[in-house]
Amino acid sequence: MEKNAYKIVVTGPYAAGKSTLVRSLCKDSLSIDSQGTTVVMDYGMRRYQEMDIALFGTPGQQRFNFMIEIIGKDADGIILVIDSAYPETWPYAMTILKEVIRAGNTPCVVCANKQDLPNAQPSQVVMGTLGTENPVIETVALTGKNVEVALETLMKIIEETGKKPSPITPPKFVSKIKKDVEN
Ligand SMILES: Nc1nc2c(ncn2[C@@H]2O[C@H](COP(=O)(O)OP(=O)(O)OP(=O)(O)O)[C@@H](O)[C@H]2O)c(=O)[nH]1
Ligand SMILES: [Mg+2]
Repeated sequence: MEKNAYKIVVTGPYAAGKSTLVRSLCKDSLSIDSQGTTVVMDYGMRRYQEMDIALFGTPGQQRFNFMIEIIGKDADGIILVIDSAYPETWPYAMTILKEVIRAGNTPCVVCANKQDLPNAQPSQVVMGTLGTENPVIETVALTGKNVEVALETLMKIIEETGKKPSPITPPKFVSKIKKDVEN
């Protein structure tokens, strides 16, 4: 079923909380994981105000960069998720954004995730270290804290560009899994 929707890509390094964030933003999302790590993608469709949004979560492991590149194509907006307590992974987050997805001027927000961890760094530190001008939102994907704020911030930037939603067909695995669940 094709639908006009904004394509939002949720990406970032391994284990930053991408799949958890997609689940938090979209209750009936689906993931293709193996042993707790995403090997294909997360997918969910939801409403935001009067609009439809298709959320695509990428894998995080470097060996799946080809998948990140495919999923990242034609994104209307990007949510870059990082683990705020694990600064060693932050430079690679920017590599994903700039060199794997080649985000250019695509609207983007950063989720400084896992703010519940005792050594989590605040948004100002994340912003300074990443050297990004994109908004940085402190989130806890596990509890849903601020995840709607992150989406709202991104949608405002997308709306400012005046871009209209494009036809999106859910990936084939979605109808297959739904059929398997029904049987
Ligand atoms: N404490 C804490 N843990 C989190 C948070 N978000 C995710 N996690 C945990 O971090 C681990 C990885 O979460 P995922 O959502 O699978 O991360 P991912 O980025 O999709 O991982 P890959 O697909 O393997 O790259 C899981 O154990 C989650 O429960 C958070 O906000 N706080
Ligand atoms: Mg994942």
